[in-house]
Amino acid sequence: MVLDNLATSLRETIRKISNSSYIDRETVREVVRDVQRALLKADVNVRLALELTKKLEKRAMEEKPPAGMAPQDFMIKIIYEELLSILGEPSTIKIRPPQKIMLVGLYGQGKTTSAGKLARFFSKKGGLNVGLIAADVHRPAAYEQLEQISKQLSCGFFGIKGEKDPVKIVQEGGLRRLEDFKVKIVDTSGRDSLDMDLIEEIKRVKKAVEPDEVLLVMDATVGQQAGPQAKAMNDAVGITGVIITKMDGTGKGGGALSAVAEIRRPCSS
Ligand SMILES: Nc1nc2c(ncn2[C@@H]2O[C@H](COP(=O)(O)OP(=O)(O)OP(=O)(O)O)[C@@H](O)[C@H]2O)c(=O)[nH]1
Ligand SMILES: [Mg+2]
Repeated sequence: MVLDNLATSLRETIRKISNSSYIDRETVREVVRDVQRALLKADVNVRLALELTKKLEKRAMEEKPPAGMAPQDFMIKIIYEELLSILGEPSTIKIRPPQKIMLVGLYGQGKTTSAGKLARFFSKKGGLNVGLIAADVHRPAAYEQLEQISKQLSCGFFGIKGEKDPVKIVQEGGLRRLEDFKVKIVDTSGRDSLDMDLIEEIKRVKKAVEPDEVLLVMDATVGQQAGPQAKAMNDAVGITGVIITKMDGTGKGGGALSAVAEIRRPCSS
């Protein structure tokens, strides 16, 4: 589980189950309440938390443990399975070169930083040469920020300083000039809210890039607005995965996880 607080609360619940001498209806109800409380505390949205715990309760009441499995272990197994089915299995980014990855998300969520982290991942883990493409034409110094990252990592970089059309950057330079790079990562512009401008822009960039993956970058501290945002992005450009950033700085993160559940895509952090 990626969420520390959620994991800690659930660990206590699981300890409680392991220590109980039997599992009766009252224990099931208590466990379900504990799980629900842990989910809500981690900011998982209410509808999702209720959906999950209802399923959990139904299975725990109706299903019998397979032969040889203690009812306590069975209860823990069900909790684990239901959490995974709703929150999605954490996954690592797949290495399948040649590949093009486009990063999308609102302002300050960690797109540019994640471009660097991904580049490091592909070059260290996959031994691949990576090219970064600066298609954020709004943020001042976005070009310099990505260029700096590419220098630190000794990877490829392309951008056109001062160019206001991201499609031009991607078409005229990015993809052609970085042709030999096995992995191309496109950094795009954010906005302070999900407006039509941003949607139109990333749609156009997506059409030009034809990415294998469109990753939505979300800050773990994002609240309940995360779900609708993710849905709108997904409807617009088809999100293939979610990167949750700043997990180091928060004990919550349920907002972002609710977003992952909303569009049912794999997530990594
Ligand atoms: N602690 C922490 N800080 C992060 C992480 N990822 C990004 N940041 C910080 O968050 C801030 C914004 O990150 P960027 O990568 O510039 O975000 P962005 O989405 O590209 O932002 P815009 O280009 O403005 O839309 C920077 O100060 C980063 O250092 C993370 O995983 N942990
Ligand atoms: Mg950026």
